[in-house]
Amino acid sequence: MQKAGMIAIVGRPNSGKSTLLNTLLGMQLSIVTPKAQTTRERVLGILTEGEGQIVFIDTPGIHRAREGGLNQFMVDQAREALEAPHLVWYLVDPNSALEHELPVLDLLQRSPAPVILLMNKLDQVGKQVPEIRAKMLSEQLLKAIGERKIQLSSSHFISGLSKAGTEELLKSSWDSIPEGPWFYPDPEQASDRPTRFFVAEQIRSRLFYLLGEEVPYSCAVDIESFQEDTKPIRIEAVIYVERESQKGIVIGQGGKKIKEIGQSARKEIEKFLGQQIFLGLRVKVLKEWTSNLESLKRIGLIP
Ligand SMILES: Nc1nc2c(ncn2[C@@H]2O[C@H](COP(=O)(O)OP(=O)(O)OP(=O)(O)O)[C@@H](O)[C@H]2O)c(=O)[nH]1
Ligand SMILES: [Mg+2]
Repeated sequence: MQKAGMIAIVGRPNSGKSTLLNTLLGMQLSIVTPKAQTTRERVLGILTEGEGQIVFIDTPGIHRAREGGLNQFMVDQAREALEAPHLVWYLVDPNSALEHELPVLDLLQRSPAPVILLMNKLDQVGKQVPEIRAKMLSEQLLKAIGERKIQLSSSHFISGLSKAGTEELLKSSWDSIPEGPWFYPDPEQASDRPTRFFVAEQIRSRLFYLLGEEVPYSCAVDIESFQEDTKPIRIEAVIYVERESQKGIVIGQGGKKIKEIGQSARKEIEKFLGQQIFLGLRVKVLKEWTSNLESLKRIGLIP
């Protein structure tokens, strides 16, 4: 008898959601960077084992967002992911504090599915983070969860990076997955997204690594053409920025920066696709796109 279920992975930005998903799938599906608010859209990761299938929903970090623009869109993506799953994994960075977790707790209060509290980054506990601090935060959260009558299934200390505790977490989560036909009949399928989405994401991840603290948040990537029948595969992409000054930063003096971004992205995409590619990059200004829903539509971030 087949089993199938959905698990939404939610938490504050930078709590380690995408890292955990990648670890469980054994591949770099969802991009990870040291900067907060890396994930922008929901990404499904499909784990099929034996007769069972879990569809994980990786979500953008939940935070208090201004209305009407990209940040609101990102939080809505997380909110919508909480509508249908069989189980919710709530990830917490041990460096966080109760007050920072309140926007997440507010959303979880409306979750119809039971929640597993995951104190993540266990490898840092007793090192960068004092053990007493992590334990205190966990106790505060359990209390807040109880007060809000959020349905708690269990709580664990884990590390998505070192895998500590993840096997046990998965084992106990399988118990919540009901019998039923798979959502995705092909056991080899790892995501719902087409290859070009992951290619765009690889380019976006390079922007987070290679540009400063602010410009990556004003960048979006659109794949204009993806010719699979050529050798090497030919990919043309546009990097959208919000202002002329940002265009200058992305291109760099004498085109040095864009060249560096292109080389680095090409290597990552080749790793992902397992074959050589040609990558053409252009930079375009789309004025104030992050604060304007129409522009978000034009970039294809929202339908
Ligand atoms: N030490 C340690 N670092 C981790 C762990 N999990 C994630 N990280 C790091 O935390 C940072 C953020 O990780 P992500 O997986 O991108 O976090 P996220 O929750 O998906 O972040 P957003 O997409 O911005 O919401 C990266 O630098 C990761 O390497 C962990 O278990 N231990
Ligand atoms: Mg993420």
